[in-house]
Amino acid sequence: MIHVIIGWGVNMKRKIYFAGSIRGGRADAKTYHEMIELIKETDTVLTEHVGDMDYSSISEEEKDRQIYETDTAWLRECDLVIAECTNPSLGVGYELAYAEKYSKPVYVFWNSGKVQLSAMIAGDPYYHLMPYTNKEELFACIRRILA
Ligand code: 6K6
Repeated sequence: MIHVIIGWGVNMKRKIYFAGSIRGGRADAKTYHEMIELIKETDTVLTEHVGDMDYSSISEEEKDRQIYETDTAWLRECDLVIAECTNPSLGVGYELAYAEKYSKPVYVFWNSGKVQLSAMIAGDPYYHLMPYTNKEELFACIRRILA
């Protein structure tokens, strides 16, 4: 019985909601993809499509209402939110507020050498603010959060 409990605990993966700009612009899609690949080394990413580098236009089949219902359900279900906010996005801003409403831990990353984070995110003490200036720093921060 002890084996079963320990085994289950060890194999249990956290569910991470990764947020990154889609209609806000895909300039940082490669960074999202790399962050998601790193997170997947230890955890499950519910929103892998955000890092799909081939995705450039809006999917015809998937209706906006369906996207909203799926994503908000994942936000309620997830253990942790990691958002990359260098490229401003209305959808990501909404997701951050939604995650706060449901008391999910939220880590907000942005390249502070490139842009200033919105005051509405930077000024909200709820969020864990994670500025970075290069990829090594970014990956080291993610590893530390997930350790
Ligand atoms: C298919 C493949 C990639 O995207 C699609 C269809 N669109 C979306 N699918 C799933 N989630 C989406 C989609 N569009 C926006 N989102 C959610 O909003 C994501 O979780 C992102 O974190 C965020 C991006 O918002 P916008 O305002 O930049 O689009």
